[in-house]
Amino acid sequence: MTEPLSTTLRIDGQRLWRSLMDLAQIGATPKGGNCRLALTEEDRLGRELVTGWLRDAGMTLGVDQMGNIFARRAGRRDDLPPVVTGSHLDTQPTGGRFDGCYGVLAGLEVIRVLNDHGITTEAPLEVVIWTNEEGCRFVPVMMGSGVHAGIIPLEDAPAAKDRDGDTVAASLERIGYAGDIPMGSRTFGAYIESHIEQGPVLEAEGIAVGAVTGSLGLRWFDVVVTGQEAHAGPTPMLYRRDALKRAAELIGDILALADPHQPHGRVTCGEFELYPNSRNVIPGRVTFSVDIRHLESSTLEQMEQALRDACFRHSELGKVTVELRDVQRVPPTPFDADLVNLIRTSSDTLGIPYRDIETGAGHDAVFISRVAPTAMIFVPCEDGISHNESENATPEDLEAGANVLLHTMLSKAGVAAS
Ligand code: HGY
Ligand code: MN
Ligand code: MN
Repeated sequence: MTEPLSTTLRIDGQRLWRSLMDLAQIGATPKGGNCRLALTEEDRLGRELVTGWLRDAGMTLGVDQMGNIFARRAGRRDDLPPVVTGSHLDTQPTGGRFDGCYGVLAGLEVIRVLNDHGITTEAPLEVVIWTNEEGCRFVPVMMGSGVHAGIIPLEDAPAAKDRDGDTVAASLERIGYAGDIPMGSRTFGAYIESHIEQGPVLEAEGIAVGAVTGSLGLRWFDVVVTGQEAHAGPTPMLYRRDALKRAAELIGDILALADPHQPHGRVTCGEFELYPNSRNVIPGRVTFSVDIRHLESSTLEQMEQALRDACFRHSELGKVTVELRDVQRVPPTPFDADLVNLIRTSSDTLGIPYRDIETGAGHDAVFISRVAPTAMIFVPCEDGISHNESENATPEDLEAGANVLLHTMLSKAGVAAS
């Protein structure tokens, strides 16, 4: 008896790679990366290219109020909730060609290969492109999926401003993605997101696929150190209220606060602003970001307390004030055990080595897990590097992950008898 086509089915790895490289032409940066900041002209061009491909694949498209794009392929039983995949197309300023894009285009490749073979699924399938996953131009992070999941209020998100005062709402209108689908009205039967690991584990162990069991929690803060601007020449060192000197000492303490909580403790001060930022003025104000992460909430609490204690200690030294502002909190999030198991089974069926892994990065899947059974498929990236123009992955690993996605989605959606 020949095996049913759906079990022997494989994606077209070369077509997937070509689509990734074609998309990477948009917002290409000098060192081979991508810069398509959320809701900019580059993001619009990326969206236009990919939505064109989704339409060419016969999908019907809808856009919600936050610019999230839902592409749908009908199932035989269109009344069933869809099995959904997807990710994001926006990037970091020095982003790579795979972060987010892989999850969207692996989903497109699943649709393309089903079309090639005339396979209809029982349940409908959807590919989603989430708005502003990266949270670098507009905060909060994972914004589109967060509003969809009811975690980020719809009243707040459109008013979020970038450094130039441009709002999410104005940007959505400008690029033509202020949609009319009410937020959260699209329900999912399951959501599976494919993504590069953005860390070193899979590559170091020579394993092609990660069955992602859950995510680290993250907490974002801003710290504002305020002293007094003064002249860099005539002001004796003892007279100074130098905000930068104190911020530098404070940052030293902050960057050490994850050390007692290894291996999962993480801390980063990635964004930095000096005022007035003039070489012969003693800085009067320094604003910088703090990103702390851990797998356990109790340890995140300890890390946050250490941050608060450090800020208090440095403010007690006098001459400057130190203000700590809450920006965003995402708790450690487990993924759906049955769906994770389906990813393991699909990998086994395909003979693809896999291992369980948790994600240190936040993803749209973290928020979607609040409203639908959710899991992720990871593939290795070179040296574990991401959020860097040199981000790289092999066509073979990307193909393996997309095949696991294909079979996981088919298992979930069912294949209609032809
Ligand atoms: O911050 C993150 O972990 C993700 O890249 N947005
Ligand atoms: Mn991402
Ligand atoms: Mn990212």
